[in-house]
This record gives sequence, structure tokens and C-alpha cells, in this order.
Amino acid sequence: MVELSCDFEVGTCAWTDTAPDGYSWWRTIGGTGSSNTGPSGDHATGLGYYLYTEASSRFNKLHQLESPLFSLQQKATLSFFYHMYGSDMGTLSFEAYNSETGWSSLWSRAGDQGNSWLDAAVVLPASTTQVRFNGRTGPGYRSDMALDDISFSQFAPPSSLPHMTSAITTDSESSRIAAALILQQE
Ligand SMILES: [Ca+2]
Ligand SMILES: [Ca+2]
Repeated sequence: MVELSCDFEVGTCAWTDTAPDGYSWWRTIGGTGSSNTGPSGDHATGLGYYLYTEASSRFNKLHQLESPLFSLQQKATLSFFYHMYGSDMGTLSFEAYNSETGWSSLWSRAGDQGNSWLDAAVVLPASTTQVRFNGRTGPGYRSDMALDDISFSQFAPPSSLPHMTSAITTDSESSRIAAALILQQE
């Protein structure tokens, strides 16, 4: 069974920082050392660790966090929290790979999303064999974006909810439904 959940309190779990441009996601605690960008603490308590793209002197750089290879029996759900605060904010996207179509984007956000942690949930097609986060810093230092509390569930929302079956779903709504489903399954 694939285990993609991670709160970043101890390293990056199963995730690999591939740094295609030579720039790594940084794991930190507290703020990101720049004003008017980045979170002031992690998602769960404000006191723990999270990952972020350090944008100071690293403008328009791709940061990539890649899962191991896996196989799914059915659709699954991956949820996570992201923080994209700053007037220079770049783009965060979540991509899935399958052997027929290669990499495709299932979710993305661009630009300033305000100074708070936001939740997202993405349905992974059953054919998915790998996923990754692509974080690209923007044109200035106010583009420290952050990730925390990745959570993986083998279950996907049921197809009886038509609006839930598309790969891209409304953030808070799909999280709530995914959470309710997990409780049901347990
Ligand atoms: Ca910074
Ligand atoms: Ca954390």
C-alpha cells in the first residue's frame, strides 16, 4: 500500500525533492525570513515543520517534490494544505503520471492566495502511478509558497456525486466529502 501522507515533522516521508532547476524545497519551522510572504508557522499547530520554496534571489525557479512509484486498485484521494501568500507569488501545481498519457496537471493555483493555509483535495485516477508537486517561484522575493499535511486515502468520492468525479474539485467541499468518506469507511 502506498503511503503518501506526510506532516513534514520528520523529514519528507516518501517524497523526494528532485530539484530539476537545482533549487530544493526547504523544510523549516516558523516563518520564511521575508516580510509579506510565506506562512508564520506550519499548518497544524503553527509550531511544526513544513516545506517551502525560498524565493529570495531564486526567482522563477521550479521546485519539485515527487512521490515514489505506486499502483492503485481504484481511484484515490490526495489532500494537502498549501500557503501562497505574497505579491510576487508564482504557481503551484499537482501532477499525476500514467503510462498512457504521461504527466498531466490535476490541480494548480497561481498568484497571491492570501495569508492563510488553504486545503485542496485531488482525485487520482486509478491508472495513476506517480504524482508530484511543482512549485515555481514568481518574479520577486514575495513568492515563498508552502506545503504541509499531505494526506492520502485509498478511497475516492463515489461516482453518485457527479461534480466530484472530475479530477479538479472545489477545495474545501471536496476535503469535507473526502473526510466524511474516510470516516464512513472506517
Ligand atoms: Ca524568503
Ligand atoms: Ca507540519
